[in-house]
Amino acid sequence: MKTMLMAAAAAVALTWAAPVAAQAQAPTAAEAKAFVEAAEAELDKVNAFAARAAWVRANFITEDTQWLEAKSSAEQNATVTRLATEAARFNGVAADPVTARKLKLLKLYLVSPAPNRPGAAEELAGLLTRLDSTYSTGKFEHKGKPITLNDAEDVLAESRDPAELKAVWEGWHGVAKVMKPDYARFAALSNEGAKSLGFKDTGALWRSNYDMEPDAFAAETDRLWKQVEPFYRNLHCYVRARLNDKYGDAVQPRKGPIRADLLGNMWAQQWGNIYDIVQPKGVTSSYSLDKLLEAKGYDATKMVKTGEAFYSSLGYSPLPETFWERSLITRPRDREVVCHASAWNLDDKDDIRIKMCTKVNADDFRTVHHELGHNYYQRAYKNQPTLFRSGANDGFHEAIGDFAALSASTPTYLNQIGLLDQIPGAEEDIPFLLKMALDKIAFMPFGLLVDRWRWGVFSGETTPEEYNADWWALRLKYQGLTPPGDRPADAFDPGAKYHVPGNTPYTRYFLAHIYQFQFHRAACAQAGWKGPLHRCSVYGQKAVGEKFNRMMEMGQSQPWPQALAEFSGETRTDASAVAAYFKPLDAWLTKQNKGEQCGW
Ligand code: X8Z
Ligand code: ZN
Repeated sequence: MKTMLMAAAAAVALTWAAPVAAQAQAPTAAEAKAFVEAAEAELDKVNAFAARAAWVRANFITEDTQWLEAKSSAEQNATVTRLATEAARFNGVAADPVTARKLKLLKLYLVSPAPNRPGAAEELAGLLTRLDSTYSTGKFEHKGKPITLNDAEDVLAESRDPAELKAVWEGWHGVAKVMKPDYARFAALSNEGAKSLGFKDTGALWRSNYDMEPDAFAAETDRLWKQVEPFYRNLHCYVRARLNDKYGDAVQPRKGPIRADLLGNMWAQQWGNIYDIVQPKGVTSSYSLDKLLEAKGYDATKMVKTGEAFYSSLGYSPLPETFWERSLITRPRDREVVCHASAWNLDDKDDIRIKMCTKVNADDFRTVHHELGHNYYQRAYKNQPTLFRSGANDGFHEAIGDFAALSASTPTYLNQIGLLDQIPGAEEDIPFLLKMALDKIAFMPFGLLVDRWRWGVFSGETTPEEYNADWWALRLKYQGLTPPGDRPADAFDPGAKYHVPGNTPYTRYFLAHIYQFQFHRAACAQAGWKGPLHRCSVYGQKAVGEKFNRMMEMGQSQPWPQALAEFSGETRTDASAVAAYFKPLDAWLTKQNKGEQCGW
């Protein structure tokens, strides 16, 4: 996701090459304000160019577009790093609150600042472009044919042959091993850059973007995980037993960790695709969203139009014509692209677009709502100054669309839009909640551990020799998973997950999986909903949309608790909304697990 703005910036850099005599005096609050405003204009300028180069490379991966993107990204990185370094000049100046916040955000602007020495920004940008392109163009042989990640994901979702699952899982993970040296070098450079801006390492920089001290934020994620962990363990126990029923002890023992390739998803991060294996005995679900979409002849465009209509029902203006002209919504046949879904704003105004290789299935039905959530957020905060044009925190950015998808996943809504003929009664609550938990609850430990691993890499606790072992130690600790077989000595399994080579922080998704339920609970209360939370849909609730938009318009102008309070009245991240949503299922799972030896 990129947020960029076009604005004129004239010779801003020169402003702070101030004469030596002037620098000797302590800078004033007025100078601080002038500095950030000039810096914002300069950011707009470098961003406008870098965004276009990045868009073109992601839509057309060649040697040349990689070269162009790396060059523009290096320029952008060097510029922002210089501005962030210059900002330190105003440390201790009693700037006005807006300027003070902008100075702080400027230092946090880059995910990976480059070291300030000749060639370093170019090297860092080159590594990142190559890592992302290697991931996106990765292929391996299956049944005598080269296959892509998209094909492999279909096999993981649909095949019930453990040998095939293992082969495809191992095939894709093999693609990542060439990334290891690049990743190790990247981590060293990124750390050097973060340190020069005053952070302990890149992980500390990432943890500093939540309006609290980095250590306090780490502790906050521990606290939240403790809130949801018992529920995850309950789900793990139930799913493991059903996999054991289906595959037998030789494939999936009834005790210990679950084999990672049996859960319907390449990273075992969402398990909804194995609903058929784990569905409750005696209560059948009367519909499958996968089948409904297919039966009603949905295509990629219809999926996106349906997503747009949901937001329109909340009062959001339609997507601009340019969205439809410029977005990429299906995988092109004849060129290499980054298929991992993303949402962009190319001019920080109305040039919003998505880029995804949409498949007509339930996963992508939700992903469409997710990506559009980014676009509507970007458009809502477009009138904020450059440094506030971002989510209240990155978890908010990820939660907007997921919040929409919670309503859009209800049978009531699917019925309203003509996808589902009959709304099932309360007897289908458990099947429905189980499906939701397979995606939402199963995700939480994964959402946490990706950055637990990277925090360790950046702090030096995890050395390159330990990359893979430490990854699997975390997969075991948090998710209770094990690989389908021994991993080769040169494996680099974290690289098989997009956000590692894509250098996108991941704790945001863990947070989003909590915020979206807080938003949902607040929205349903505002709509006067009295029934169970999982049956609530806010489709068509314009007053809810208006209030939600007020939070969205704030962007990052205030600390995130204020944005949360604006919509929900709450000021803390709180998984009690998750518990409330899934309450009936948790009790049901506990009953099913009687006699099982839960845990691993
Ligand atoms: O990466 C994404 C989005 C783009 S921001 C498609 N997600 C995470 C993932 O796929 O791993 C959404 C859910 C988690
Ligand atoms: Zn996202």
